[in-house]
Amino acid sequence: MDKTDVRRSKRLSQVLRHQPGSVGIELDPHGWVDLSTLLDALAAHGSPMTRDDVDRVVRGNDKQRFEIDTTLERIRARQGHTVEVDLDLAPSEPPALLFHGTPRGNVDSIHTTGLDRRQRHHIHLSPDRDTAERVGARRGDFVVFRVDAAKMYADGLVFWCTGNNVWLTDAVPSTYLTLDL
Ligand code: HQG
Repeated sequence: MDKTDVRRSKRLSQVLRHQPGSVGIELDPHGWVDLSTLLDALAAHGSPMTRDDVDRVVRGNDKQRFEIDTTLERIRARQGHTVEVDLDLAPSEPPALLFHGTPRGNVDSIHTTGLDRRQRHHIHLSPDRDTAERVGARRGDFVVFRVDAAKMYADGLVFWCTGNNVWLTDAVPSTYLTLDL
């Protein structure tokens, strides 16, 4: 994506995950909004985009953050919301090992209390180390934790997988975490 599309993608993330009210729209209970409603609202609030722009941003998105339902002409973010939405995902069995990248400064706290959701609805876990490194590196110096997802699952903890292969769970107690050095 070029720089302008990255800016459009960030704007869509902001509206579809965090602040739909900032352009005067509401998401439905599962996070969807009509594309025409969204485009009108963005235009009215100083961020005009065409339908082609949106299609390109959705298609070219490095992390496939958004999905379009072409039947009903609506769009939503696949995950990462801070506003209340029910993503309607089915619980599923995770890979035995998952990864979580985080700033190095969080290590002591995570060892003490485990991973918690912070502002988001879920903790986000990655299926491979490379992806976890990229997540951690967003904020500078980072570490990667290995998450014993097989044991968590065997112990009855619930996982969901989004359409773009991010694994979600509610909390990861520290007993399931090991620093991946
Ligand atoms: C940390 C981006 C101290 C947690 C990424 C993380 C991802 C704790 C931060 C997605 C903690 C929350 C999510 C504890 C958790 N003590 N720190 N007990 N428990 N934390 O942004 O996983 O580009 O909400 O480790 O690529 O960094 O938006 O979560 O560092 O996929 O699509 O608290 O966001 O995707 O930060 O990132 P975040 P995250 P997008």
